[in-house]
Amino acid sequence: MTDKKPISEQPYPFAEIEAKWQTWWAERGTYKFNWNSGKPKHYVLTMFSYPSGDKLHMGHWYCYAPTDSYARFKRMQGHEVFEPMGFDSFGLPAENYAIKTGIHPAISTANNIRFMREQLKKIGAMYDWDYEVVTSSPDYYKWTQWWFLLMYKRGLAYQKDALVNWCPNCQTVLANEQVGADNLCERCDTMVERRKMRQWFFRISDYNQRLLDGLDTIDWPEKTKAMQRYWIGKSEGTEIVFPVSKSDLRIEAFTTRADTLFGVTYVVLAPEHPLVKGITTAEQRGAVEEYVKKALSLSEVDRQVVDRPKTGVFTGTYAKHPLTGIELPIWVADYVIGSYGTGAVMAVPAHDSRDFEFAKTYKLPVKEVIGKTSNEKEEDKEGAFTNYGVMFDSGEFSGMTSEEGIRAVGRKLETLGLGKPTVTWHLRDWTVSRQRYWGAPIPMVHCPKCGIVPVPESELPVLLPEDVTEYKPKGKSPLASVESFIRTTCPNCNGPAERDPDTMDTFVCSSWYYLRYPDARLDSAPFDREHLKELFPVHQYVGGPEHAMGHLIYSRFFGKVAKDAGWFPYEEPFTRLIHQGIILSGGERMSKSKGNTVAPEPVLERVGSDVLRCYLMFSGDYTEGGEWTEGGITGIERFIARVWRLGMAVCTSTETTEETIPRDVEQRLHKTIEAVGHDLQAFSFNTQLARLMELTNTLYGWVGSDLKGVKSSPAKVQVIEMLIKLVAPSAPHLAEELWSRFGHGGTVFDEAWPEYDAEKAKSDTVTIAVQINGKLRDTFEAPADAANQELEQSALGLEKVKAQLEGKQLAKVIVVPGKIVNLVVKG
Ligand code: ANZ
Ligand code: ZN
Repeated sequence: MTDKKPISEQPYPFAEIEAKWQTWWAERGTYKFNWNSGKPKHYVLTMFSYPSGDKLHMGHWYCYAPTDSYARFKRMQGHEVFEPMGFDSFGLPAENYAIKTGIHPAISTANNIRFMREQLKKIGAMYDWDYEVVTSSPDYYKWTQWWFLLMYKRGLAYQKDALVNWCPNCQTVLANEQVGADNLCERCDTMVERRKMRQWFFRISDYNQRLLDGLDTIDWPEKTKAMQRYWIGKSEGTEIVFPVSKSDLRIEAFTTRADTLFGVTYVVLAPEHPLVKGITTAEQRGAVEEYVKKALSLSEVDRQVVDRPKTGVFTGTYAKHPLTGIELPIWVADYVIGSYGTGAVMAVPAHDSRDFEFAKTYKLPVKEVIGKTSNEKEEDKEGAFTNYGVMFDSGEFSGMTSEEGIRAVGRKLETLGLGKPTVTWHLRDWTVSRQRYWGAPIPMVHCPKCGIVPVPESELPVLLPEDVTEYKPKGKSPLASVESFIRTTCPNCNGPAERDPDTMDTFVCSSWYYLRYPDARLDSAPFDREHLKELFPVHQYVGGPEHAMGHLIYSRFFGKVAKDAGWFPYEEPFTRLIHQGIILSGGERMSKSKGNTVAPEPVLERVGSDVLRCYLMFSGDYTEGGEWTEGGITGIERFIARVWRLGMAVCTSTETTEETIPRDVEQRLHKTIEAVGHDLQAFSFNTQLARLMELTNTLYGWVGSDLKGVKSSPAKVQVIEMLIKLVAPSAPHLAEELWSRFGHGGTVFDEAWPEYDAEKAKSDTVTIAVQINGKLRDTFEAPADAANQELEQSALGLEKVKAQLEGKQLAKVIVVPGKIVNLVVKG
């Protein structure tokens, strides 16, 4: 460090300071979590990252660094903060990389993790690496497999033949949540197909009511909660039976509008409906088969696109209306989804838009039965009248409102044995098996004698074989052709049997990592009940909004299962959730495939970790994010250097005096303490930095803007030490260095967060005179720094002034700040 230049011109030596404190923290174990400190525990969780070739980019930094500032703030507030970090390290990218390069996923993953861990350390966050979790390591996936067995034991894991999403490029099954709205594979943007396959599912649908109810109890972004409500999709309605003519088969249709029953003009089956084959007449068979084949190649998402032209085919068969006995043609159409409701629909073209469009295309009758008032048909109207209204032409139900009718029709059908009230959900069971190599093997054995047999818990982990040379997916899991893995004995009968060749969706691994962190090294169990009780629910979770429908639903499901199994005492794992905004590059989300990632290293080398952290925090509203530019970074460099020089000027000064804290400094200081604390709690990082900059300016005014000939004083030391504490969450290295320069031996993060004094924060008040046309009419007290607008409002609110203004016109208001409000009136 050069002491030659005057302090006001000295650069801030970030490189040596940051390296020094990172080493000091690590050696001293400053951030080791202490279960027994007696302080209230506070769990700060950020979504862990995938150790890809991308390495850590600005987007990661944006998620991690400001969140660590929040964690540091909580620590200074007296909490025992738990801030762990780990890696979500199973998954396709490592495997695809292996296919391209021949490098084993275990090796490339380990390399990426080693690299990223070092990158993460450069943030200078409070991560306690003793709790690191790596999902692809056997001591973690052993417990992922334990989870699978737990699900199986509880009847929540089952295998079935189902039409599943198949990515022809990734050559694997995908969960509904992994298919984009455009029906493209989330990973590789290939058009997803539908295939009938035998797959493992988790029965998440058993939990849909609890998943829905829990949303009302957590402090999450409203938008995310709304998305989950929509995805869970509770729909209350009636299941109505339509007997098939000349047969004893029955079609059950799910409807939310039983009040429209008299307007049904045809019935529709989904192409995958099990009755399609049986009821189709010989004449129609060819046409129906061809239609079904084409329809099933499309995904559900595609089929539900609203403005798609409706297509379908007549089966040649009719069904009876349950109340009138009228014959209704049965059609097959792909706008009806096989897995929703009952996979069959009673079509009411007059009151349902999809049915209306379909009826128009195929010239099917439209019969109106609901009007705005009874018997009010709307002549020549375009499209369907889909609102609730009053029933007509509906037999004994005519004249009822829709609400009344839905219940009355339901009751009537129930007495006839032709219907019942029912609830339908949009959320489907989760397909968890994958036909890929780099994942946790499914701990199940298929025995020709005993059927499906779970691997005993004592034999976990079922190790992923390392000696695999062919990762290329061929529609089957690569493990299927590893003889040494597949061949096993049945745990039940000891006879020859085969292991399940599939691996688990990596979202299974990430559904419970936050439960493992507190007991990351525990060997005898997945977690320690007591630890979970003490540390949960997670006080603050931070991660991207793109996980709203996948990870954040799956994790809530896992939490509830853990609760039911007696491991976890809470209904919801994450109390408070914040989504950081997205840092864009060239207008797009950063990703290696787009080649637009911005690496933190060059910026770090130029300006250091604290400046980068503050710069990211200052760039705007944390939940909004924005385009990465380096435009404003010099402003932050200047701020950090100003705090540094100010501190150095005072602590190196050889002259001291006695003085008291000037009133303006005292007031600014206490206002800042209040605002910074409030803003850090609210993740409003940019505004708290703005307050800190203002405070720094005020302090320069006191200490001397050129920092020449600075005389120290106990008062100055006291105030600057407050500034150091306030800056500490945002610029931890700088704060630590200054703290030690002021002669302290320990870490500033063991210091208590400054208390603010509301009396001292209050602005001084002054007496304001109110004049009307130059004559004094009243006075009032106002803060010395009140804005003109405020003064004007207060003056106009005074009773005496109001009385004077009665019936007159206010022409002009002249405010002399801190002194007078002059009202000019006419008439
Ligand atoms: C008759 C009817 C008349 C309907 C009317 C609506 C309006 P939500 O609210 O989303 O649950 N439906 C039922 N099962 C379906 C399936 N498998 N595929 C496509 N559509 C299906 O929607 C329930 C409504 O969606 C049901 O009520 C049914 O159409 C349709 F004036 O039945 B409705
Ligand atoms: Zn057996």
